[in-house]
Amino acid sequence: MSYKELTPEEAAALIEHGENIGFSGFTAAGVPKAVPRAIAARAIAEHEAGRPFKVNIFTGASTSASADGALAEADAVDCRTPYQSSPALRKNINSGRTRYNDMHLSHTAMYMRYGHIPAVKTAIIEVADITPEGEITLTTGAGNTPTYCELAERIIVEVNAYHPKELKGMHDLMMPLDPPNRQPIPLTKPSERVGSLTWKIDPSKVVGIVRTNEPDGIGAFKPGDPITDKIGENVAKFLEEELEAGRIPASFLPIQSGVGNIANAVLGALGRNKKIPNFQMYTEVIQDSVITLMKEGRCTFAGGCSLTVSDAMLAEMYKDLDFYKSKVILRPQEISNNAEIVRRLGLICINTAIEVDLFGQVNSTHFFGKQMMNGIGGSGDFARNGYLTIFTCPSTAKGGAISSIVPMVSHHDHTEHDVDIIVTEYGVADLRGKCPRDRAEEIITKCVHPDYQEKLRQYIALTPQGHTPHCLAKAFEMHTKFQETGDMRNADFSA
Ligand code: 0RQ
Repeated sequence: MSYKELTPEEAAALIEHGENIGFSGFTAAGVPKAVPRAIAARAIAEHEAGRPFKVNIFTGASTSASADGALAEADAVDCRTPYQSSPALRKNINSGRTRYNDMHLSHTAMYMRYGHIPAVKTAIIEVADITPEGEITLTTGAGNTPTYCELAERIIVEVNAYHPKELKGMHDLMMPLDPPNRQPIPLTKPSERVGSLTWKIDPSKVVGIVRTNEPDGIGAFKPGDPITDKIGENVAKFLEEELEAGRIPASFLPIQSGVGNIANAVLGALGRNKKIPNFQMYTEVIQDSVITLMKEGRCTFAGGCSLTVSDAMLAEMYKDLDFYKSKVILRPQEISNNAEIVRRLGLICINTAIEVDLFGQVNSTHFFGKQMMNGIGGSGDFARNGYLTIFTCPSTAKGGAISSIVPMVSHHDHTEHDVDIIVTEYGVADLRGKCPRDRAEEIITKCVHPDYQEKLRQYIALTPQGHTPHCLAKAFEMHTKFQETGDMRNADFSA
């Protein structure tokens, strides 16, 4: 069948106020670009004409300035699921203009199929290619695209000529059956394939195609600083010691690594530590540092959900696409982050915390209990099921006025039951097998900034009895003192 060609504006004109829309992609990788921008422009025009216009956006993860950024600036997002990292959208979420459902990224597609969350009416997807029969080759992010296309009543397709059709072969696409018919996902290595290279959509649902030629627009990461570099070295040294102690098999285990500058520093340090053998990754986001390790031969394979690499790195990869097609597989997030596979492969999971408490609870999402930063993303999918679950963070923030280690986290994302290891620039706290009091001492000694060590010991001393030595009246003393005085060092734990 031949598809109707649409301009972005014609495509945007099809969207109604209040509609549920699913975007392809994961992070900025593979997210549609022209149509979301046109929907944002339409929202501005509607608002100027005095008419309400907001839509509900379901994605893979965070998106880009053309999608979340433009839509949030136009105040065009009513509900948003499951993850974001856009400054404009964050502002709308925290001011109550946008209702945000922060959820585990492996859950979104299946929960939508189960009916736990509303289904999308329109899928807006980016592809490298579409055949008349509806066979699509995705671009750099797999996200939730199979499910969104399956459930949507109609599909708008951006065919992005920036990405070669020869990307066919980099994806491994499948949609698990749902209970009671669910079957094991037979993946036993990151490099195995269980799905198809392309996804078949119903061509009669395609209301039009929009032609684009635009990169994902991902910039290079900042180079590491002394603190992130030290955190990276501490993680690498710890894994080296685990290997020597025989607690990690000699052939090593696949790595999952979160996003951001600390994750980049950790991967860089793993690459440099030659006592760690060459390794594979089974992760969510494949970022520049992974490709650098691949070029050096340190990372021998990476399975993930998106190729979130800088435009410069992607251009380099496209010049040697056959090599990278033999080294990279992109899967939908319900497979890349799947609990069954994370546990079977025995992943070493390394993610970043905003705040950690003395007993090993981790906050990855909120500032001071109420301000949303990004969301839990895939960190919970991996942390709960990993072979070894590591959280990293600098010991302090805001020039030392905030300690990342506090008596009680102001928001819980990962509980003490899921967290094995905490790493700051000062060292590595090993929480495995320890009771709460021993965990607290381990964290204070190994990870806490010297300015806060004595204070946190005083906090523990307030409660000589009880399994977990919390003093509810003082649990948020450090947070409240920061809010009152601008410095957590003013917290008073004297009895
Ligand atoms: O703010 O720069 O204004 O000073 O928090 O900043 O640089 O964005 O930090 O890139 O390392 O991201 C947890 C957010 C870390 C991320 C988080 C302030 C601090 C600074 C942090 P300033 P950056 P990073 C799978 C993995 C959840 C999702 C996840 C994340 C800013 O890693 O979103 O893991 N994780 N996904 O000053 C107040 C504190 C603070 C604080 C730091 N205790 N209180 N402010 N800051 N600690 C991948 C995906 O799911 C896609």
